[in-house]
Amino acid sequence: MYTLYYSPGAASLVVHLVLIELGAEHTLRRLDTAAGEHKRPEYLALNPSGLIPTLMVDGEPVTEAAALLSLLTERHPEGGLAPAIGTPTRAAWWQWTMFLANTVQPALRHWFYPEDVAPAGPSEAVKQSVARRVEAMFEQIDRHLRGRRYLLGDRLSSVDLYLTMLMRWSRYVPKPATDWPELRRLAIEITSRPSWKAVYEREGLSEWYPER
Ligand SMILES: N[C@@H](CCC(=O)N[C@@H](CS)C(=O)NCC(=O)O)C(=O)O
Repeated sequence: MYTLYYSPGAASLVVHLVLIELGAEHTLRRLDTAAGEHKRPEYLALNPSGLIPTLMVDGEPVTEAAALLSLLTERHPEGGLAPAIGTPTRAAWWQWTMFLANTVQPALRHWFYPEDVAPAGPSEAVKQSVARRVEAMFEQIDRHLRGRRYLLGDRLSSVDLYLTMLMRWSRYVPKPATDWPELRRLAIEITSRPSWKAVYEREGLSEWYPER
């Protein structure tokens, strides 16, 4: 049994999506970030970083979205959202998991929280530099997707869901992910899945259904 601490559209979205895709029983605890609920002692006791998401797994808190995706795919192998250990595509799945977590997600976070890198205030130069870095990453991923349906080739996995959440966030950057043809194609496919519609309904989201 799982309990997901989430905020609509935040990094919790992909964990929520994967829970639905896997058919894993779970409950939801919405955090009111405007009221600072994620910085209160009760929540910090679960997630000392004061960040979202946190997933309670058998009564224990586990944090970091990418770690949660890995854990859930491992605990629910029948869901087929990650290649089994020792299989040829496992290395590529790890590589994409880490690339999205270590490179793409932090860059996008810098867009939303420029004070992380520019405490004196978000200068235009910082924002431009973040935007160029994000664009270079999307260019790289789009090139990889040419001739492949998904990041791992012909099989859907957690990294496609993770990438789609990050693409959704990019709707605010000057050149969003959907400006690239392969990324747009993948975004359309993933957002057409029943799990995406379910997560939107449950989190009360409506914006960002890439156009066909
Ligand atoms: N590395 C963390 C980052 C999570 C993160 O940045 N979450 C954002 C929401 S998308 C957050 O909690 N922001 C509130 C804050 O920074 O105070 C993860 O992947 O779980």
